[in-house]
Amino acid sequence: MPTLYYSRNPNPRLAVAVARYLDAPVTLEWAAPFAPGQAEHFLKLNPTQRIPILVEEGAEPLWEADAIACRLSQMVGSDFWRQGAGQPDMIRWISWGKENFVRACDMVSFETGTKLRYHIGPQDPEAIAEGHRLFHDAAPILELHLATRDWLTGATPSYADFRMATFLPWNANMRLPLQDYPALAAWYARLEAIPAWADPFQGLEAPELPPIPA
Ligand SMILES: N[C@@H](CCC(=O)N[C@@H](CS)C(=O)NCC(=O)O)C(=O)O
Repeated sequence: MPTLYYSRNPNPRLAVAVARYLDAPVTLEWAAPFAPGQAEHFLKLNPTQRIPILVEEGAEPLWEADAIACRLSQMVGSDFWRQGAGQPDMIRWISWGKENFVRACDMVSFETGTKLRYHIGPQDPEAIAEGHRLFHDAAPILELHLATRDWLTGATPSYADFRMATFLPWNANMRLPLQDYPALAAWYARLEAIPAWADPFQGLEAPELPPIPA
């Protein structure tokens, strides 16, 4: 069975959520590629040393959550990674999201979470402010789009919805004002009602992330 290496960090969380949502036939293996002694193994699988990584017999290791989501969807024959006419629309939202909404959330998440958890320098208030500015640029686009539909593309959740929401599970900490955008907030509430999104790690032995110091 293919192995999906993951942790509780945002991109691996996204990949695990996809695997669980699709009930993909993979073994989920917790990993800490930046822990002492791990670099040699993980650099062979991914030159960026990051996770998620999908290792499948007879194939090159696959890294990047988006590529892994595509492969998992392919493995189970799901339209979660849209096929046919819906595919360009889904890719539009993934592409725009990563440059805009997801990027804004990533900036704030890095400053308010990752930096503090892993002791990689003081918070940069300018970067947090810039993240908020980008959030308020991007959120109205989603607000308008989601005012008339439940999901970003089509009538059911697709990978674009999961990717757009990559960092939102940490919003209690990021404090981005989702509530200023009711259709966006309602969309995220719909995602949170999906068990595989709400708690992708249920039943897995996955150590918690290092705490954010008070
Ligand atoms: N662009 C990559 C980003 C991968 C990435 O940044 N992974 C981080 C977590 S978000 C990582 O490997 N961190 C080490 C860890 O989780 O132990 C993707 O979409 O998969």
